[in-house]
Amino acid sequence: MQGLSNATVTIMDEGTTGYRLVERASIVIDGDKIAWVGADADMPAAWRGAASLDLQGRVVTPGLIDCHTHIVYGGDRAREFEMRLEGAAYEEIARAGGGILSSVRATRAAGVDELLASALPRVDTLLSEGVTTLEIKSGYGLDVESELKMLRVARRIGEMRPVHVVTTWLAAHALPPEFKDDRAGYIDQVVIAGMDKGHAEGLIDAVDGFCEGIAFSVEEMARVFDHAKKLGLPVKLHAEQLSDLHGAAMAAGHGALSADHLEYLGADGIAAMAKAGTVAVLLPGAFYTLRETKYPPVQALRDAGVPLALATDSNPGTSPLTSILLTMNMGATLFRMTPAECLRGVTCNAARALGLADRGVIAPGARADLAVWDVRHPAELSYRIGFNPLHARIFGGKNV
Ligand code: DI6
Ligand code: FE
Repeated sequence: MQGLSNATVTIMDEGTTGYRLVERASIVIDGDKIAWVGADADMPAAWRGAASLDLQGRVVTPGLIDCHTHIVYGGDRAREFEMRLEGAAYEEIARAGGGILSSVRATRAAGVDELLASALPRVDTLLSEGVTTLEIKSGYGLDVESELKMLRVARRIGEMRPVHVVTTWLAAHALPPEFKDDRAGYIDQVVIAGMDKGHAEGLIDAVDGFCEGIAFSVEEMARVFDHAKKLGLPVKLHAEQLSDLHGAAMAAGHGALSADHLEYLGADGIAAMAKAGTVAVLLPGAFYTLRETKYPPVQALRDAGVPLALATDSNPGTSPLTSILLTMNMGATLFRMTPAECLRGVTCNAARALGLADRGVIAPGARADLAVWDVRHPAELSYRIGFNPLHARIFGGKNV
């Protein structure tokens, strides 16, 4: 039994979309769980003796959760970024081997150790900003072994660092050149066959796909989801990022945990998500990098009661972003989300987008994953740009 005292604790009550602060508060931790939280003065006598760390009024939030990343990949796309800014046309970049397939080539060529060595500094940057749960997708291997290799690296990250890693099977990310005339063959031989293999090895926590004109159709993704369902794996979808294919509605119909991106989401998708309880994961880093001008329908999602989450989408092409705090700031400034919505977006609603019911709030019984901040109010976390006020990160009850 140990405790934190003299804290400003951020409470996010169920059934609300805001937060409230309890000042001069204590949190009692028993093992890896929160045993009690409340005003110092109200602490039950039984816990008064627990060793306690005086936080001197600092704000405590749940540990942050980045619920959508592609943080494991080979190489980078900095030269492609540079070429584009020097005026190169898209075809030129493609001819020079650019785009998503350049990340696929580099990922296929890299061994586990190399992928790990390149991903860890990015992961460490997120941890330094209070992240305690991190989702990592496959999707740059596009053959069974390379996709599984990516998820093995993801699992290794969870063993090497004090962070909980959730893995997602995203073989349906792009069609590799060797299957360019055989879409159904790719779905059968790689997406589905690899899902079976990865599931048998315990490498897959959820199944995702990129549903877009340049990637996979609603019908193709429905087939992938039907298979995931047979294996008992939860599903989620990259939907309505560049156009409205009505993928979010299909995903919601399959009970998806989340639909992600959503700039082009229409009323049908919003209604279906509200009905199914599917979380809207907004990815302002990709919006920013692509200089998108179409905004996700935040007000309509709010009105419909769809929970909003925010994530980095950390990836080498459209969101080379490894700051969850900047993501919160972008959620506020670009998408007009309130600071409370931004914080819920990287805590309780992000937990829900991952199907994790045991975290994302500071409440008795929840995992003791906490972030302690050198701020007086949690709105500062969304307000500042490029400033990291993390004071301490507590993972499973341990100060790490
Ligand atoms: N949506 C995106 O923006 C990225 N993947 C996805 O499903 C693009 C990935 C890349 O360009 O590497
Ligand atoms: Fe993504």
